[in-house]
Formats: sequence, C-alpha cells, structure tokens
Amino acid sequence: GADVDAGTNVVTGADMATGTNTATGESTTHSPDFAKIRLDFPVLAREVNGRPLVYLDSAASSQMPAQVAERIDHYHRYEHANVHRGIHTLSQEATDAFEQTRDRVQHFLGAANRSEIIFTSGTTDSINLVAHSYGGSTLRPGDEILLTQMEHHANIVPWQMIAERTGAKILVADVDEHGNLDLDDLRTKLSNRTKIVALVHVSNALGTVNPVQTIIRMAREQGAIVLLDGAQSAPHQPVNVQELDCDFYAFSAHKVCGPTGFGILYGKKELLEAMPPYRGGGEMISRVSFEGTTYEEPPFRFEAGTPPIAAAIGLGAAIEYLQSIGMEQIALRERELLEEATKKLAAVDGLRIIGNPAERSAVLPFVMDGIHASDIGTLLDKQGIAVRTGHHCAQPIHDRYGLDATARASFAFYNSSEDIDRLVEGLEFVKTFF
Ligand code: C6P
Repeated sequence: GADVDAGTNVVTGADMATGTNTATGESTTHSPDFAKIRLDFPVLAREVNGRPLVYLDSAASSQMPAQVAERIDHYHRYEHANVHRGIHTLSQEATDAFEQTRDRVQHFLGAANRSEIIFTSGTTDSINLVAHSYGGSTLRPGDEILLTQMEHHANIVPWQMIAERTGAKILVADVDEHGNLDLDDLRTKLSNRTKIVALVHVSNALGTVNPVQTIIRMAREQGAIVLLDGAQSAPHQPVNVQELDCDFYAFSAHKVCGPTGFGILYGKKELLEAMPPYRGGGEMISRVSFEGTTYEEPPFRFEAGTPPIAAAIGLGAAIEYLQSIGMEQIALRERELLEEATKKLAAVDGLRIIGNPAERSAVLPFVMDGIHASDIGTLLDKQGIAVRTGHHCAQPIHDRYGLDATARASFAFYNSSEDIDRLVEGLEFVKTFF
C-alpha cells in the first residue's frame, strides 16, 4: 500500500545526480546527469509504430515525469476534498497542498507577493483574463494595443475581441527576415496612445527569444503596460518577473512538465487590485445579496468556482521537479541540444531551417524541397518520431514568410543526441518517398 505521507516530496533523477537539496529547491553547480533524468519519463521508454519513441514536440506539450504523475495520483487516492470551504481535516489538507503551489509559483517567477499569482486554465485563459478585465475596464476609443507579427493566436484573438468592444486599435510590430523583432518598427508604433503592449517572450513558431527587457523599458517610457506570453519561456529558462518588470506574465502547466487544464497569470498587485472580476461565482465574492455583491481581493477575485485542484498540486510538483534540476542547467542543456540539432539538420540536403534569430530557444521550424510539412510529419510518425506540423497557431508569422506550414522539432532537457540522430535518419527516409 502507499504511504499516505509520501506524496508531498518530489525526488528526481537529478537529485541523485547532483545532490540537489529538495528542501530549498536549489541545484548544485555541477552538471546534472541528463541520461538519468530521462529515466524519470516513462513515456520515453515506450515504442511507437514499432520503434522507440523520439519525442520532439515539447513546445506543444512537455512530457510528465513519474514524480508528478504519482503526486497527482496520490492526491486523487488519499487527499481529495474541495478547497477553501471545509472545516474538516481533508479539506484543510487539500487547501494547504493547493495553496502551496501558489508559493512555489511565486518563487519560480520571482514575484513579490503570493497574491500576484492567479490560477487559470492556461496561457490562453490568462491572456483572456487580462484582455477582458484589464483591457475591458481601461481601454477607450482611440487607445492602442501593440502586438507583434510573431504572436500565437492566443495573444491576438482576445485583443481583437476587446478592441472591437472598446474601440481601441491594434498595431503590429514587424519581424525581420531572420525572425527577429524589428525594434525600430516597434519604436515607431509605440506612442502615448499605446496602453498595452502584449508580446511573446519566446516564439513557439520560430523559437526567437525576444529582448523583452528592452521592450518593457520602451513601453514604460510611453506609459504602456506590458503582458508577456511566457508559454514558451517558463519551461526553458529562469524567469524573474520583478527583474523583467513586466506587468503580466502568463504560462501553462502542461508545457512545464505539469498537467493540462491549468496555468498561471502573474499580475502586479496594484493592477490586479484595480481590475474587475472576469467570471462570477463562488469563491470570488466577499458578500452576496440581491441588493449587491462585493468581491474578494486578488487572487481569489479571479478564481470563481471549484478549481482543478489535482492539476494545481501537479503544477507544484512539476515546479519542484524542474527546480531540483535547476532552470539554468535546463537552459544550458537545451542550448547544447539546439546547437547540435541545428548543425545536423542544416546538413540535410534540401532542408531549410526557418529563421536565424539572434537568440533562439530549442525550437527548430523547417521545410523541405518538394515535400509538404504534413507529409514530413506523417512519415516521421511512422518511424516513431513525433514533431508538429502546420501553422502552430501562429498564422500571421507564416504569412510573413509566405509559408502555409512548417515542420517543427522542439526539444526539452530530456531529449538526447540519439533523438537528433534519429530525426536526421528519419528525414533521409522521408526523402526516399519523393
Ligand atoms: N502553443 C504549440 O504547439 P495553451 O493552449 O493555453 O496552453 O497555450 C497557448 C499558447 C500561447 N502562447 C504560446 C507562445 C504558445 O506556444 C501556446 C501554445 C502550442 O506551439 C500549442 S498551439
């Protein structure tokens, strides 16, 4: 039988390799044993279509280590109760575990206050919350929202909806042929009419790491607030929202080795306190009567209804897991993988990597002469190799390059050199069909 107390501590392969102190979450300086860490991910040991799985789609969703899956399972089996409501022990335990995730996320993002961490259903939900609550209550006709050409649809469509409702206007900063943001163009589009700058920290379609600190400074000079879409940065590099000085930062649990259906919105306290609720219901109120209702303070003002408790606890375990390896170490490992993959893919005849940005995260979009991206994806899958193909929910940047689709290999710290070799081998096999 399971030890009922055992579910609260996450011990990783990284702990064994590095002597990580799980109590503090700080990793030691020598390099973790990534071959051992890979063994934490049961799915990576399975076969797909008769071949060992090569998973190169972590930008869509990262895999989950056994430690996180077991933590979620333990909650379901032994700890389940509703949160923030019951006087009984089980409910209090569930509430403690649930709220511990808020502390972990605060630490993970370097936020000043735990009340600045709002639980949402994911990056998409977080951006909608800001667009509708902050945008809906502050934007006036003629105000401007500045986006970029490399945004994910999740950071375009909510702004289009709110612009239509408020009479605000959307401006779009250009991206150059290498996949870098055109900062001169961005500067000319920033003015004292700009109220919100919403941009991606790391592009899911190109891998570009944007110089967000510079952009935040530029936006501040015009009095605009800045939302960072962190869906692709939180999983791959250390993030400190106070150092960045962003106003909002959003990410998804399922891209940081956690479960689906859960995510985070960080928001500066003074902004959140002035924002109206986005959804109404239980949990978010102070007092309800038919004469009028008053609302809770943040974060609860924005968390109506019973939350996905298991998913929240799962994110807490995922963050503990990542911190036991160390985000710096993860970034270094992924940089090695990116360099190796870039070199090896560039040597494949007839293959073109899209973009060559100044700084790139471990995302490699590519096309091949005479072969449609979807055929690349299908034929790789036949060999047990998972990549994503299509427009990756970022159609405007594909339009910018005159492409309807790319194949995208995206890496995480649990990938290996063998995965890269299998990809190259797989692509050579794909070519034999054309
Ligand atoms: N990108 C990809 O394959 P959600 O779906 O809410 O968890 O995340 C949306 C999202 C927002 N911004 C960026 C930069 C993203 O990459 C994503 C999700 C996945 O690239 C699925 S489309």
